[in-house]
Amino acid sequence: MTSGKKCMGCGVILQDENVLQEGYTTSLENDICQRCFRMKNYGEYQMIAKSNEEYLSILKSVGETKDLVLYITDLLNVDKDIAKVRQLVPNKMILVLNKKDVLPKSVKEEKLIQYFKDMDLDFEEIIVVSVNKNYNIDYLLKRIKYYQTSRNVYAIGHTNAGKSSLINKLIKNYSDKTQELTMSPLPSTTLSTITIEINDYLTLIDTPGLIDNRSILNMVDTKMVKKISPIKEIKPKTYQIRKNQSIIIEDFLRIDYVEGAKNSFTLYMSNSLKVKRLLNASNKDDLKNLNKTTYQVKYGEDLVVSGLGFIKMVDKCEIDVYLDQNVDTFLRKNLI
Ligand SMILES: Nc1nc2c(ncn2[C@@H]2O[C@H](COP(=O)(O)OP(=O)(O)OP(=O)(O)O)[C@@H](O)[C@H]2O)c(=O)[nH]1
Ligand SMILES: [Mg+2]
Repeated sequence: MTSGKKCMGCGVILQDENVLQEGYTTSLENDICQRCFRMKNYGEYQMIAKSNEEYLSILKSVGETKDLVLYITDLLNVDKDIAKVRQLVPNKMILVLNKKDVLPKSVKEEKLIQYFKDMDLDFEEIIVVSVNKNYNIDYLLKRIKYYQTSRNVYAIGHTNAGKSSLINKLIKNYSDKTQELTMSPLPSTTLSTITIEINDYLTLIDTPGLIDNRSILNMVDTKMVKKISPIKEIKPKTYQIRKNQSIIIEDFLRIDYVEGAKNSFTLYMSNSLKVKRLLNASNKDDLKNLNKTTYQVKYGEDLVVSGLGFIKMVDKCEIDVYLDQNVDTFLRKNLI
């Protein structure tokens, strides 16, 4: 039986008939589904494969309202397609840059904000926050009040950006509700829209995240997902690198410095990852069985590895990147 009642953790419709299907709960009297219960109480994660079609239709319907939208982005995993999402959702929009806490403290907020301003995407405002550290959340709420066009305010963005975490923080800080949305380091935690009344003037609507099918998080096991997702400030590792040297990360990424003058590579990714440098790479074949992509890097570019983080490179060069063929990599102008 289904009652039409939604899980208060992830938004899926509850049902008590099929254990193997989404939304299963032992009793329809429960407020959350079994998957959320396990995530919340035992930290047991269950990956769900979602398609983006459903999400795109949610985005479109958000776009048909005149409501204020918070576009939440993870600073370590900035979406490649911000402009596309912006096109689908022409609403008044605040860009919320989350997880400031994982970037080194020395990174200047103004610089980050300018980087996104330069994209020229007509945000009402760009605000840097850290949900985990409760940083700038008061200011964000003030600006929400300032820009909101009705009671409803939507949270959109890629999966894992911290949408549900942000809403939980707002519930905790500014309402007397006890509802807690489910949060997890795995993609596709929230499964459907969830509406939460913070007070008489503000109702927040959480949405499932846009999935990056080409994220490294989809290719590794849960243990590695935890290792890859930083919870502490990143201590960037800088390598002075020359031709015929390589950098190897865990057992899934190899970067060969093929051509160019002496250069500097700085790794912005979880401190827990094992990084190795090969000084004389040509006679070592480690990971060369993986898919190879060659990049001509211009002055001042980052190599982004979807779901993992990025490598800041200083000078122009040629590199070979060896990685699972299903994981996306791309170059962009240095973020920091
Ligand atoms: N370091 C850090 N981690 C954060 C912050 N905010 C959220 N996270 C973590 O990011 C992961 C994803 O958070 P969620 O709130 O589940 O993300 P979401 O955007 O709702 O994801 P979906 O529901 O899958 O779309 C969790 O492991 C959170 O603990 C933050 O400010 N700093
Ligand atoms: Mg969520």
